[in-house]
Amino acid sequence: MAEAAANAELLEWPKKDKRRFLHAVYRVGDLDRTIKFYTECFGMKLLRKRDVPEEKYSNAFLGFGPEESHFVVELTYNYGEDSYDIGTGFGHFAIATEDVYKLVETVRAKGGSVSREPGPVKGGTSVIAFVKDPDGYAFEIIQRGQTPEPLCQVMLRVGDLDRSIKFYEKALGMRLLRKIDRPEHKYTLAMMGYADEYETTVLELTYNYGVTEYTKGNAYAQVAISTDDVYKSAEVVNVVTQELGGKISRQPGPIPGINTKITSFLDPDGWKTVLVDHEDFLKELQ
Ligand SMILES: N[C@@H](CCC(=O)N[C@@H](CS)C(=O)NCC(=O)O)C(=O)O
Repeated sequence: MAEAAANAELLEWPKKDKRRFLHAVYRVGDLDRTIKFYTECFGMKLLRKRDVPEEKYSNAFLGFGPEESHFVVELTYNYGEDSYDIGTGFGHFAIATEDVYKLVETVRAKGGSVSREPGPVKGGTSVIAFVKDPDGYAFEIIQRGQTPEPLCQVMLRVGDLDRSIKFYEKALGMRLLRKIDRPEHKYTLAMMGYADEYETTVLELTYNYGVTEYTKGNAYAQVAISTDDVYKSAEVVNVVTQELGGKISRQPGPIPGINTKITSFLDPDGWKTVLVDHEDFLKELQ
């Protein structure tokens, strides 16, 4: 009884915590090639770069505004690795722009690959297009008025949407912002996040009817989300994984050498999330 009450109180924590999507981490085969593509085609800014020769990798951070307030991409280049398998589970990143046609023309003019021409989404009215970056990561380009966060979605495919919605609500304190079923195209999607989907970044979870398994490849790594308390957050995740699946992959604590406190875990489909101490993260940026 006492344990149930303690758990119930603990499960309130993610909703009270100050959470925000910080960055998506993934691997690319040539850092300069991707930086050129994202800056010239998408209009992202290169925010910072770091080389870690003792671990044989480099990172570049790009986005539409400073990391203190924006969601960004953290590209990883591993020395000597020039290609990766993206797998079938990773869907896309999305960029909102006021003119999809113009952005797609820029991508084409720069020699980029356009995998779906601009036009209304099948089964809906929003104008979208799909382009591929030099490593083959898909970017959905979405027509939208001015927005504070153009880097607006990370789409991942999941095998049981209701289980995933419950997981992200309970373990991460996200809200289900929108759910759309498109039976004529045999999929349902759920937008999960912390604030208005048109103002911030959201996680778009897609369920394709009857598909419960996907491959993960080795290209996409994880999203990072801020928290005020990695220890309490990990306790919550621990409780939720016992009910819904998934597991803690890194116990909470400081990263040796950097001292930023983090914890990481896998959701029931094996998608990884890292929770990062908010204050430590801001210190890292200084
Ligand atoms: N089978 C699709 C389902 C998700 C889906 O179709 N999403 C929409 C965007 S919300 C899309 O890609 N539509 C393609 C189109 O309109 O051409 C997948 O797994 O990617």
